[in-house]
Amino acid sequence: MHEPYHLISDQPIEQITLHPIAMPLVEVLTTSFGGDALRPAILVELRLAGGATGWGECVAGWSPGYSYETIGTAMHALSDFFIPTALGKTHLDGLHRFRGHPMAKLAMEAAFWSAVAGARNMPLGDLLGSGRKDRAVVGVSIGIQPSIDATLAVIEKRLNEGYQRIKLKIKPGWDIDMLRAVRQAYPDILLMADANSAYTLDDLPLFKKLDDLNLLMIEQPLGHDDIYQHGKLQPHLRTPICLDESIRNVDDARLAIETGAGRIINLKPARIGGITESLKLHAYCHEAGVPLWIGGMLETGLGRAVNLAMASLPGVTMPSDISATNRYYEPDITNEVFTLNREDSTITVPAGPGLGVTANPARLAEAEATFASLTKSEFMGLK
Ligand code: OSB
Ligand code: MG
Repeated sequence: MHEPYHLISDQPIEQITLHPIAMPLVEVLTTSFGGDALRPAILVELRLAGGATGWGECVAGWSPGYSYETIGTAMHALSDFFIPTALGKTHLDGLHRFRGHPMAKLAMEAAFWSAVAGARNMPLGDLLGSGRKDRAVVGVSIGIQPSIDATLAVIEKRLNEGYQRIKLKIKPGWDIDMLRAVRQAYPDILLMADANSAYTLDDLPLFKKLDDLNLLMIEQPLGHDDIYQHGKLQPHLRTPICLDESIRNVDDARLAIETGAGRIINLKPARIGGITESLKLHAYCHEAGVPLWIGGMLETGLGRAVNLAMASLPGVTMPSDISATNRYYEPDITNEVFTLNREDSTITVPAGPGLGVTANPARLAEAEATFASLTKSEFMGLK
């Protein structure tokens, strides 16, 4: 049977190099599960015979927080299983017999797809699909702040920069009062909240109050691996629930939508475990008319280039969590800088061959040295 979105290269995979890095964030994103000042990543550099090179970014954190994956588990999965199974092949079929480790898998697929796009002299986005836009509509994700005044100040700054959709992280005790104040100050903006699984069904009275604030959506209010209980919550609310953490693949998305557990899907290629599976999820949402957007994991420019290519696909119908470079890293690991197009709250999708962005060797070396300089206890202390 023809497997959709199956990619085969003309040249075999010749070399794969891992670059563990640590980069200081311009602004810490504090969520209901915490936040890091120094962001780790594992960059996967993949070279095809013939010389085309691609990059993938593994967004696993220092500790199991957003996901069970960590830098340590990803290094293990990549170096002991994924890389050996890929070397010398013209495809990544070998990855599919390994369960789990989606962030590590996506890093492999992103590196492979961007290398193949480069070898074919086409932008990654064109390899992903047709009917694309040149620009992706984006919003900004704002962490938990020390006060409501501080929150209003960050929102004002981001609106002035041109972001037309504001996402605020919430947690118990930092929700209704803060969101009411924001809604009062900005009655008309596209506003949403992301709970990162911090609530339970016992919080229904709170969600009823949030329901009066005309939020665009509430992201992942309940269990990180739950669909069933979200299905108990959504019928009580007019505000759409968007699922992030609990959607691991296209079947989860279908289950959530068909059972009414949510009405919007956040697609993070890293959480879905690959470009192939992400394209299946995109196709499902597109065909079923399910609102879809691309989530972010504070990627460097290399990972954000992949997310931007995904966000340019025609089934992505809502603003994505992809912000300009100056929201994340100054300087970034890439030579290129992403800026916000103020007039329409978009970022232009790279149009050059492959990823369309390049790693800066000096900054890469520095970020690798920062990672290497961390002792185990510092590393643990970061979380
Ligand atoms: O839940 O969407 C989330 C970042 C890290 C972990 C989880 C999440 C996020 C974001 C960041 O919201 C969005 C971005 O990359 O700009
Ligand atoms: Mg989220």
